[in-house]
Amino acid sequence: MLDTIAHAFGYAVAFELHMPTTVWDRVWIGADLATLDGDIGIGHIADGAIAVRGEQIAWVGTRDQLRTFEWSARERIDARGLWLLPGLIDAHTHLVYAGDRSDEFAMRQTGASYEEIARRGGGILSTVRATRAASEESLLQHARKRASALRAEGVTTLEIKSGYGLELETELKMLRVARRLGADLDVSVVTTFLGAHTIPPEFAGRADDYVAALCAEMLPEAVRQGLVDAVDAFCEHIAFSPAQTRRIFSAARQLGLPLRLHADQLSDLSGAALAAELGALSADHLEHASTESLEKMAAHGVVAGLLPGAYYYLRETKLPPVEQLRRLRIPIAIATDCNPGTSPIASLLLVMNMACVLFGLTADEALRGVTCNAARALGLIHDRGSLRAGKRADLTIWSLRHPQQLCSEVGMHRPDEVIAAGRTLCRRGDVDG
Ligand code: DI6
Ligand code: FE
Repeated sequence: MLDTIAHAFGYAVAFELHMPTTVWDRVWIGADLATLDGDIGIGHIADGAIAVRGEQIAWVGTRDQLRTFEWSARERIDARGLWLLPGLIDAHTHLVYAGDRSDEFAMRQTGASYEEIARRGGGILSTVRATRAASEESLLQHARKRASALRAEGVTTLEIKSGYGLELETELKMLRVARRLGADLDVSVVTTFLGAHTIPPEFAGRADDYVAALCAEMLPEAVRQGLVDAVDAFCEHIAFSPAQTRRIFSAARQLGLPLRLHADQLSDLSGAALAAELGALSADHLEHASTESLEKMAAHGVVAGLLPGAYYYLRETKLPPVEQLRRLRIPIAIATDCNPGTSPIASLLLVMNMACVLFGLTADEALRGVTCNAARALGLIHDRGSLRAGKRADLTIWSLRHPQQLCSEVGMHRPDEVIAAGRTLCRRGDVDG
């Protein structure tokens, strides 16, 4: 009986069979895609198409590969002349803080070094005083401006560290602000506990006691409150020794947390080697890292986080070992390091330009540094950092001739649209914040 009907209504059945099996929310057709999905380059697909369903990328390919009978879309966008890239990722920031350090900027202009200022109780400690005194609401308000500026440039995932509290209540306050920023701005925020940023005044001369308190009380409580996604430390002669860093990291590992490290920024303490040995996701700065440390990073798959803003502000002359990173095939991430002292920069695009001009990265390397390799630095490459079906639909849409312009030109580009988890967050011309 069914057969007869099928025969009689052959056309209808055929039509049924060719009904779209998939319904997408949005599909962009005819765009240039920079998928950032391969091992090298930007993964250009010319005359491409990309579809989003719900919070995920549903399909990526060329326009020719789109088989129109297999899908339909609620919104179909003619994207000819546009470039689509993944949402950008800023994998290293300290953007929750109070006050500013323009006075120290002036001191450095007349010859004082960052270390001298820090030793005189300025530097990180001056921001600690301001941050302890600030209300949660005012911290949120100021941090929101910085995070909005990044988002307007296409940043959809943002790492934010604590570290200007150096006692439990203020560290928790900073981490809560970081979480609230994510919710308010609809960007993904990865929080990092950086209680080991410097030794607080209460523990002056007793760094080991502070490390003990941090491991036994501060970190476990912040974790218990669900505020910590990872742990970082400043391993440096003006901050924590490798032995102290090791203690902090083993406490973090016992709590099941991923690690990252400020390593070998001002001097070579073999911080990068330590990061590798303890299985950190990334070792950041690295200006003074030795070849031996870099080889350990390569062996353990640690990402190199380069921070050109700090290099620039400190007028550092020792370049990070870019050639060796390339030779050892260590993935390079680039981040703003947005902080009030050594990198008061809320522009990832500017930092991409600096990475090219100051460190000699190619535009492709810089683009990878804020997408796929930044995702690796955060342990999120399975979920984001490239345009691939199944990943989170974090996209940026740009009116460009080529994405290398994002590195070669400063202040000239903003994305036309920023999309996170399939939803439009902002369009060019929106009032920020
Ligand atoms: N390295 C840096 O560049 C920042 N923190 C760190 O560990 C500086 C933070 C500051 O000066 O406030
Ligand atoms: Fe930093």
